[in-house]
Amino acid sequence: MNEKIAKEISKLLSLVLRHSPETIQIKLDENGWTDVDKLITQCNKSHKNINLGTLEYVVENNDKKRFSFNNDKTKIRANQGHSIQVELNLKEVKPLEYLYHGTVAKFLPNIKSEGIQKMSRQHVHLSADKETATKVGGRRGVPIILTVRSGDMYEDGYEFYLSDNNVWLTDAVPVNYIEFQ
Ligand code: HQG
Repeated sequence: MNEKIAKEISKLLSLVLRHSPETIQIKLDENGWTDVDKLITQCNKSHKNINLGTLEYVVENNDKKRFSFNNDKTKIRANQGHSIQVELNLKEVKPLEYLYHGTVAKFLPNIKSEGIQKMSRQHVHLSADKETATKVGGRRGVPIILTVRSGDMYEDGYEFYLSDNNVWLTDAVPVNYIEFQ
């Protein structure tokens, strides 16, 4: 499949499976799943040709494994990144000693006063390595990498979750657990 088209479909799926299903008149259930047949029908009303094969390609080859099918491929959902309220039943996991958050300079004054907040999403997103965090921050400009003392947070009772596509999630990172280089 043409990578440009795969990326367009990934963007459309991110929009409708994380933020605004109403854009193509679909509904997500409480766990974020939507019906594959209905999704295909609705996508084809407003977008180019999408069929089960194209969806399978995007789910399988997506650079960040953003989406998953259920076992019999009748339903699909985003693995993380939602702004709408869904229950993903994420596994609570003991985090690595340090996790990383990529951001940009303009957010630092706020982060220094109120910590890292989830903003419009359901969780704060953290990365296991600096390289990934650099890409996340780089979406917004010159990336700045914050080191989060996640091991200490965990010891202090904060919960961490690992999404199916290996993004570390937590509710908020208080400023005293952040190392600003
Ligand atoms: C910043 C992409 C002001 C935060 C990525 C970030 C990730 C604050 C922005 C995933 C703040 C929120 C998530 C505070 C945090 N005051 N700004 N107190 N606390 N911020 O997009 O982490 O391609 O919601 O630093 O790769 O950038 O969509 O979060 O810059 O995994 O799959 O507020 O989205 O994945 O932005 O990115 P976002 P994020 P996908």
